Amino acid sequence: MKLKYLITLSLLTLVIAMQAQQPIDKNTTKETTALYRQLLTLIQKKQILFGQQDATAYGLDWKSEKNRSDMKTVSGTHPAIYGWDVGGIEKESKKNLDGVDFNEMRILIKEAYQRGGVNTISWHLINPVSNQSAWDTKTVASIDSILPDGAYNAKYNAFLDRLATFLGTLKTDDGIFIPIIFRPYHENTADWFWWGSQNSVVSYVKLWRYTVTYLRDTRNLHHLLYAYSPDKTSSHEKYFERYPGDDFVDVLGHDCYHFGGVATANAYLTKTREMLLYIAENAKKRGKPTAFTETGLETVNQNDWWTNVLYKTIDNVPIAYVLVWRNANNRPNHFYGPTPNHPANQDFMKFIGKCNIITGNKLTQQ
Ligand code: BMA
Repeated sequence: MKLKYLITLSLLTLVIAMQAQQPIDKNTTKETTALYRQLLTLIQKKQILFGQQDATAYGLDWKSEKNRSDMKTVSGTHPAIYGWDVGGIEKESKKNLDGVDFNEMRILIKEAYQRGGVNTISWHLINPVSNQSAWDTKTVASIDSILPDGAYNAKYNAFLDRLATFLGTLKTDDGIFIPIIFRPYHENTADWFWWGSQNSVVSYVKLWRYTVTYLRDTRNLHHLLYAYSPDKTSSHEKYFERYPGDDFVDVLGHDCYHFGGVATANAYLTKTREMLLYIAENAKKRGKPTAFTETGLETVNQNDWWTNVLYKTIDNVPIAYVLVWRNANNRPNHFYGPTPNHPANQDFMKFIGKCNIITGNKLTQQ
């Protein structure tokens, strides 16, 4: 009797634990659930995937070359996580806002997945009211006017339809949907995007929930995990002020850049580490993974930045991945990853040599 009771109890605990490890979408694909659990496992094992935005699309002095990334040229391996941006898809552009052809992006996402890599997508969509860029904050009341009953709701739905159509084409040759960590409306605690802190909390939360519900229920997409990524905030509470709720967020992210090099390294390190620990503690209570969704030091003008700043910021912090921003190929001083002949490359090699930093090669060895 006692044994039977114990077995039932452990089975029940197991079922509850498994349920807690489910993405918010109850109809999620099995590959997407597997990715979600992979993120939680990485955290448990204190391992961190390293990645970069647009890594295989272009680099400092090249574009669209098969199987190339600046990171691979420098270190012999691609990243473990690949960031992409679909800004432009909403207006039916052929290329995204940084010149990446969407047909090529689709192929690169598939190749990343085939290498065992993880794909995450952000969306710098235009302001639907003004048709200006994501950085157009002059047009007020953007959010309310695109929600139901707003004058621009049909237009926003059309934006979402174009986005959904693209996301729906991200499949393997066998027709399996490639799991995507979708990270819309990021840096919402800052005021530089039209969806930023100048909007009311209520409007932001409505926008987020509307977007998730539309993609999941109206468009039937079930290969997305949703990442929420505020920028640095003036207090811990601010992080959760605009939080859309546990039923609408899978990954608790954070974006925070290091500006200024050596002089500000310590402040960046201390504050960011502290914030990530705070987020991770709260994510754990919710049974969700945490990630450092965007960071970097532009031009990496500190030769020990990788080990003495970035590594010290994230080592032993329960985050599933860290993503540095892009190596632009038309703006010489706009790069955040390793680049050939850069004085910080030796340090980068040490960084990716750390046993808890996971690159593309290490993924396939696991
Ligand atoms: C910014 C810059 C821009 C770019 C945008 C979206 O941080 O890199 O050049 O257009 O991200 O990727």
